[in-house]
Amino acid sequence: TSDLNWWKGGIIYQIYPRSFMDSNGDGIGDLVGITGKLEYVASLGVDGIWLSPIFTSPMKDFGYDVSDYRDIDPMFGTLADFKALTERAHALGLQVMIDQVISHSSDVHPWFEESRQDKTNPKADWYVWSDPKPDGSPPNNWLSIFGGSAWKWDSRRLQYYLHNFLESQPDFNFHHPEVRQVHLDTMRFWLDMGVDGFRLDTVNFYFHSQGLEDNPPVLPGEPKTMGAPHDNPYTYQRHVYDLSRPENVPFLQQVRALLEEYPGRAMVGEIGDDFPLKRMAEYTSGGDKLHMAYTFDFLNKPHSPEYIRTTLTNMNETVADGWPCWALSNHDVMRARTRWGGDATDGEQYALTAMALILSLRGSVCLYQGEELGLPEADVPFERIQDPYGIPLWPVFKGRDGCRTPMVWDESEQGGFSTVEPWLPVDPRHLSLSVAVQEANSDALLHKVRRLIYWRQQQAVLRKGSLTLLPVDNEQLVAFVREYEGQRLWVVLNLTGETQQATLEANLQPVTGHGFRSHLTGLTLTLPAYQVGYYTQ
Ligand code: TEU
Ligand code: CA
Repeated sequence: TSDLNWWKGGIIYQIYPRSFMDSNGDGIGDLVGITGKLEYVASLGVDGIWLSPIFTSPMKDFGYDVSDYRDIDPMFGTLADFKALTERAHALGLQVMIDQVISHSSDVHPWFEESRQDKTNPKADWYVWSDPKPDGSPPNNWLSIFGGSAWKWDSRRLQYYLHNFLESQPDFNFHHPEVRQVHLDTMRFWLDMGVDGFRLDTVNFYFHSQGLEDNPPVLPGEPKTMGAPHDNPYTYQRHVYDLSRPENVPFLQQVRALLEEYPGRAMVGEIGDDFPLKRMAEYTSGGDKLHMAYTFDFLNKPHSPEYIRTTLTNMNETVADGWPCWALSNHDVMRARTRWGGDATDGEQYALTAMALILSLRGSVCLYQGEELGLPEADVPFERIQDPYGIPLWPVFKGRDGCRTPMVWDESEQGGFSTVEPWLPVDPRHLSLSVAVQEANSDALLHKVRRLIYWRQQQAVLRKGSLTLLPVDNEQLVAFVREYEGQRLWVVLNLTGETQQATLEANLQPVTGHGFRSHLTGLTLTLPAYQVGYYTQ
């Protein structure tokens, strides 16, 4: 599109390549498969796609462990396939964002293999190495998100290396100027290849404190960091020295300067889920750092009306000139319909209303593949679990496979995803929710999602406007007004399973076209369960 600010209020559809479409019958999704389904993605009315990692990788963390930043993993295809994908996307009016996983690499990346040889090689300081304490134990108390110490002993170099995630994901030392430069060079490589932007993985983990100080414990009464979907030791530490260091800001400014050389490109950073609003302001304000910060606000916490109101109030107070990117789910968390709509009598309608919430807020939106179908979390038996995060913690935490099972295109045995048994099983309950089934049923959620998105895309006030929370005489409702260039749109959401009423402060006119139902009699507004009202003056 010609709008250079497409990202601002844009809708980005996240594709998890392993599980989108398998074109060559090996049970794993690939680039040719994705290209063949882009017309479907475009039909949703979204602005672009975000591809989870497609680069060369031993796949210990399914691509979030890169061993060559400039090539496509053969499992997914070739650089030529990627070019074809990008061209097809552009022809369909879709922007293409790729995942940059530069906080850490794979331990089989040649840079790490060189770095671990000895303490004097040219890449010796490209990763974070440290001597043990006198008793041989790790240099400090830092913990890995995926469990245990963040330090791994290397018996060749006789030092520990830092890994915030898996042992096979050594962290880069961003204090080294060559490390920063090599990542900027990688990004330029992909910009020259024609990508429209980046999703930056784990931005807040780039730098660590060089003093390697112990993190302080969380004190009684102090809010715990989220850090993990289950209660684990990570949440009992305040991560003040291992992540979110002040040096991140100037580096993000450098990345932004690079993107500014290529008009219309944008980046969204995954800024973490521990006290994210302050960081969001830090990383997105001023128009010279991240374009968007991916927020965890509606990934991890319940969608109660109070919680939503508090989130929006804090967002307005803290992130005045920054820009969030909202999401209900992704490849790391339980599917939204199950997580939040599980006990809803009408889970599909709940899924639609939750989507309407994030599509009505100030910010951009990431939708995750299958969300438009209302897929529930898949049931993956222990024997089939693949996630290295889930296997050791089963069954307390079942890992991230339940949201990563294949996309369902039709009702055939493998859901039209593959001709063979896929890497993760297709959930049989998903088959009746497949794209083909829903396309053929005009009442299906897919059509409602499309109508909502098409309508939302025409409302400049929803894409770009400010947001002011409104008091409402029914605490079960969330109400706010969006405003852009003199135009105002009132939004009232009922995310509960019961009909709710409220009294409006002024005479408003209903806006139609989005597909929701509400009744206005004078100043009295009646919103049935899981419905949204949009009004103008
Ligand atoms: O996720 C980062 C990550 O794991 C945390 O943000 C975490 O989800 C959160 O603190 C709650 O647990 C990214 C990728 O999305 C994920 O798939 C990778 O495994 C991870 O980075 C490592 O690259
Ligand atoms: Ca394949």
